[in-house]
Amino acid sequence: MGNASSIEPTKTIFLDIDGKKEKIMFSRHCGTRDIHDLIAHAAGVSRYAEISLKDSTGAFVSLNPTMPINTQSSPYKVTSKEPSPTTESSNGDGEVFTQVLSQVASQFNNQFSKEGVFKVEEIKTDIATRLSALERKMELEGLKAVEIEKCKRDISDIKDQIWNAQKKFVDFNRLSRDTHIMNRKQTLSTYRKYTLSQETIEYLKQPTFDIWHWEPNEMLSLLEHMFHELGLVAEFNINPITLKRFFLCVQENYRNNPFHNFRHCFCVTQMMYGMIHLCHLWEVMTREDLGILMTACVCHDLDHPGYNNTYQINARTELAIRYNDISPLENHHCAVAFKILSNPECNIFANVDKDTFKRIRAGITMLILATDMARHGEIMDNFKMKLEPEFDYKNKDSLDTLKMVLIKCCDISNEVRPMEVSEPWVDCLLEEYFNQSDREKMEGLPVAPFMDRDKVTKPTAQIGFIKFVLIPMFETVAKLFPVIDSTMVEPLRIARDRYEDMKEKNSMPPPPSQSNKKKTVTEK
Ligand code: LUO
Ligand code: ZN
Repeated sequence: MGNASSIEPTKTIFLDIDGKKEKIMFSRHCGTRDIHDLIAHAAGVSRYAEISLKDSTGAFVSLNPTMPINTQSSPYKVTSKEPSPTTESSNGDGEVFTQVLSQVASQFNNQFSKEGVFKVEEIKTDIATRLSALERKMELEGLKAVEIEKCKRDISDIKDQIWNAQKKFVDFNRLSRDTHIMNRKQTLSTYRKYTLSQETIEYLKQPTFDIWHWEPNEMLSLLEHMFHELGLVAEFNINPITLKRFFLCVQENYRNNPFHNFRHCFCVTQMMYGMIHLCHLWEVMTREDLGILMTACVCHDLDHPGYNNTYQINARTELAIRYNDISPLENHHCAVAFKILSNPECNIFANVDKDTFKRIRAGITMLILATDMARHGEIMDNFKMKLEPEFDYKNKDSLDTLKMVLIKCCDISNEVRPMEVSEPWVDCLLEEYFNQSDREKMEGLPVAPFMDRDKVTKPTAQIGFIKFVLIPMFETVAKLFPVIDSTMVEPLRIARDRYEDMKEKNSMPPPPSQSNKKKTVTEK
């Protein structure tokens, strides 16, 4: 477990390119595209080449700002492939898509029939790489509108296939009766044990905790520690091995989105853990309540597709249809959570009685559904009413509203953290938003201004959000827990002022000497 006190300005990744050792470094302001181009440059291929990375176990490594760091002794193996000549020589019509899609479809079948098991992650990574190469090709070749229409339908079909494959993956895993978790990148035995330093254990309770410093397995161990330290393992009589399997399965069911990924899940859960300690919540609610809060945080964005409810509803996706446009994403996150808990190997509530499970299920569902920001005003108005004339912790409705506001606070709390920790999240969020608005433009759907890469900047994305959403919400909670003022509201005011200064500076022309090009460095 690393020393958590340092915060590096850049990320270093070690590569093996045809046996040659390379190293790349990139700042947190680099997006997936920048990192892709950096590796392409290091590999001596064009920026349009398909690039995939594999770690020492042969697992594909996702290529994005939050990719796990490695060491010189375990470089990621780089494979690259220029867009194939057949697609170059094609007469630019839809056949290129049919070729790739039929390849992909047959790969799906082979994979399933041959091994009887979905290696969904490998297929997903492979198809995602091919799709982005093909989408880039669309840009390059300027395919005719009619092909683009057909291609777009094909792309959304194949993406639905990925989603269905992944759903089968969860279903399949549920059906498995094996002691180890089927088809995992890692099984429990390879899931390294970490001993946490006393410094890390204390630091973990702080909103200043640097969430970027930890690899996926370390985050799993930190989650386990939180559940043990809060007394939840004792309270629910959880088998510690089941707890590990639960967290592993949760991690596998978060997608590699730029923002809504497993690290976001960890962030939200760690912030909840911090608020529980900061506000001594065990004095005003039961351990069962704390378990509901923490488990809801862990599960609150499960299988997020990277496109928000507005997209789901406007594009009339399967989720929107299934949930009648009513918080489709949040309903889905909750359904996946209980799909995982329905697997005896992962059910951390296997040893509680029926009535307790009923309360837990209702509580977790209520909290996950409360994270739909479309309900922000409704929930906050309700909470403010419960504060007058005095908040009654013994009243179930009041306590439920407080719990909903707490998970909302944690879900959107990035700006409470130190600037070095919070700012990279804005890059991740905007990358995810730009993916969505690019797709909405391609599909002729409405585009929200705060998602439009031609309209939004980091300051404009954050100033309004901090001033009109975050500060009012945390100030309201501080009426119950005054300690929040100095530890959470004050950092929000500092962040607001910083973004207002940044906006001020952005609107001034840069002095002639300075080039404000993004700095990226390739070190041999
Ligand atoms: C608020 C929200 C909704 C969906 C996805 C992410 C977010 N988060 C954020 N949005 N979560 C954290 C942050 C953050 O730090 N900044 C923003 N900024 C902008 C883009 C924003 O204002 N988003 C926003 C605001 C309100 C809303 O519904 C009322 C939905 C999105
Ligand atoms: Zn979230």
